[in-house]
Amino acid sequence: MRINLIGVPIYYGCDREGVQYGPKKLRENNISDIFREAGLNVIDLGDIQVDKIKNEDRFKDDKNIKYYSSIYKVNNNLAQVTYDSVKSGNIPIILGGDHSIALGSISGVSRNFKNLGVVWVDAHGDFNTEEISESKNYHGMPLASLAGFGKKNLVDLYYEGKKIKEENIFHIGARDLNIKEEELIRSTKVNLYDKVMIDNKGFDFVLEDIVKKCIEQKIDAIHISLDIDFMDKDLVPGTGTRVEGGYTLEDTKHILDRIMSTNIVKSMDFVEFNPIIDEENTTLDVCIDLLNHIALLFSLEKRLSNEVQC
Ligand code: NNH
Ligand code: MN
Ligand code: MN
Ligand code: MN
Repeated sequence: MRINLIGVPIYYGCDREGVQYGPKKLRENNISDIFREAGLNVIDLGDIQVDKIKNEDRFKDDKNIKYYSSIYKVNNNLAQVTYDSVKSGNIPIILGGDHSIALGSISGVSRNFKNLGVVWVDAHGDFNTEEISESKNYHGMPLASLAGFGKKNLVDLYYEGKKIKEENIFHIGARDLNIKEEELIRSTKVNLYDKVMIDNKGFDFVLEDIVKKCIEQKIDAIHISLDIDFMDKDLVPGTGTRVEGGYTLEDTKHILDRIMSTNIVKSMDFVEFNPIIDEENTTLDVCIDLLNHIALLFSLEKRLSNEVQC
């Protein structure tokens, strides 16, 4: 088993410059070494190519999705690279970039695992369709595409048909949903553990519910899509859409601990880190801390699987 790092330097999904420098900033801070020092084999596959598009051309290909063609192309390429990675038995970690890249990563992973579960950790729903989106920014839409809603070409990206069953989606942390987006997501079988529920029932209830459902539904692999704006706005100044009332670094690690203890986490997105709006590397430090934790959890998993083999 190898960790594959894949950078996607794109800001077209949020239409705010800076987030495309996330992969570069993380590499400057030796992200490969973090995994290597945890005892893992790591191969950095480099960046997916993102073409330069002028601001004024952003609605040229679709009146409801900014930078549509570029988002389509980047995600289609990312899907192939991600598919190759998981098919070879490796663990791709996709570094955003904004959250639009989850369309490609999850499309790739879902081609390999027929009953994939997705744990989406985010202050936002990312469940708008292009019709109901207020911003027309695609990073607020990828989960809807993956579940089969909205523009057909995006639902059919990489291979035909929706990529994840509604009931296999576990959304944690929502506290800033658009009105129509909330109506849509609540009309589905998506498991929505929003702030109201988390604050009432606690993370442990939520996490046990997810693990129980993964077993009951015979989910064969889990993809974690981690948007750092899940954390409170004061912890992550370096992200484009900060929301108050969010969670701590420890809460985030706790989610990773429990979900990764299932030993079926096979891929992950790490998105929305914008180094140019960061304040005194506050967000960078949080990201590095989290990535160290992720590396530790994968190395524990690897050790366990080696012991089982012996
Ligand atoms: N829901 C808003 C929109 O549609 C904000 C989305 N922003 C995100 N999503 N960062 O995770 O644009
Ligand atoms: Mn998001
Ligand atoms: Mn978000
Ligand atoms: Mn814990």
